[in-house]
Amino acid sequence: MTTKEYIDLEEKYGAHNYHPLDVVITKGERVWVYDVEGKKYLDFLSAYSAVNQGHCHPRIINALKTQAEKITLTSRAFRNDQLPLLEKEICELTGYEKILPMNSGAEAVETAIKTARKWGYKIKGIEKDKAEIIVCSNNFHGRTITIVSFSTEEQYRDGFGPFTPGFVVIPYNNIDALINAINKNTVAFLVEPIQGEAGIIIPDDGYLRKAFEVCKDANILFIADEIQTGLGRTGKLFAYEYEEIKPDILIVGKALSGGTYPVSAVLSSKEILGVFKPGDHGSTFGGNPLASAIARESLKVIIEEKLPEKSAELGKYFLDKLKTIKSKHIKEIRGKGLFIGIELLPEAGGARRFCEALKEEGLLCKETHENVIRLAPPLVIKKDEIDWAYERIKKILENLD
Ligand code: IF1
Repeated sequence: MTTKEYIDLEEKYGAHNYHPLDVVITKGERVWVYDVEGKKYLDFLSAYSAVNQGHCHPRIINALKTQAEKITLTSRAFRNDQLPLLEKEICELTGYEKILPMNSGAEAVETAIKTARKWGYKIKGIEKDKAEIIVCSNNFHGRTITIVSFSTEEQYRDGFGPFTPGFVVIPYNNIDALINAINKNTVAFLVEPIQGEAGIIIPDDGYLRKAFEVCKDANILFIADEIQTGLGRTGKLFAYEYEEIKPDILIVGKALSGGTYPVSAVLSSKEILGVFKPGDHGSTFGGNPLASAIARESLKVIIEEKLPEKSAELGKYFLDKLKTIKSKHIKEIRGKGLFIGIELLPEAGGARRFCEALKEEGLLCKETHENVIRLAPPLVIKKDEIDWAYERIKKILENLD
């Protein structure tokens, strides 16, 4: 079948909730993907950072196959022999005392919200149904009704009301706004260390640290959504490490499975995750043995292949190089590790046409928020592959009218 035939099928039978680039991928290996016509592309999106370890990492695929042949799902009605090992290994790796495993990122965010609310009622003593959680404008935490209830992106909410109450939105990167938003009913502050979908928005140095201190002083939980920034993407295992803080609740997903399977989790202390009693929360698939075996190997690959260090080193190399590009379209280039955004000027005509042109050059990128080209290759990328991408990005930015 041809590219066009696949696209026609999808147009006919699929819900049109996406506008993908017209490339039909059939195979992937490390940083490269192949379309159904046999054309090869360098993947500069990594499935929104889920594929930090590279496509079809042999160790992760091997763990998946081995476990799939033994047992895949037990449900949490019974125990399995993989989840306890994941629990121990991820807690030892991150320094958290407890984990609650889920599947998608949005489910883990929902879990963190439930945790914070219950902590507010049971431990902090907040009056029934009064809990408030502070979030930031231009946030992206997923697509469930509760999560879009506090989105500031009109399209994500339009037509989906009524919404879940209990959220207060403040500007990102603004400490005074946080201080002013806190009241006796506040239970938590939920924040992305770098706002991904908003356009790789990096807050000022010290912002997260100050926000964390404000939360400590007010006895409210600091919740970091590191679903996209975590597991090496920004040049540290977690982006919060740059600020030498330890979020009360950490949310992880995406690369926790190297992009092979949906695996997410909430990490926290005994006291905080201790608010859950049997029956309070759960999921059919969360913590299943296949997911657990995959997550264990995915974490080992990140550590043993030094992916955070590679991201830091190559990210700096790439960012410095990108900054030498002279193009009338560029407003700003910013990034941390291999998490880089090229913001174009409003008159550049949107980032989409640049992504389309880069696709023709063999580089797959995705625009975010109209004017930003997001660059986030798998962290296993090599220097000469960065150079290969650089040449193409430079050509398109300099030559496109
Ligand atoms: C889509 C964006 C990225 C996330 C953070 C939670 C979730 C995500 C910080 C939810 C998910 C994805 C979802 C995907 C596009 C993508 C995205 F552009 F929409 F914002 F990565 F930048 N917290 N982000 O980034 O995790 O439930 O999807 O597993 O198409 O919606 P999920």
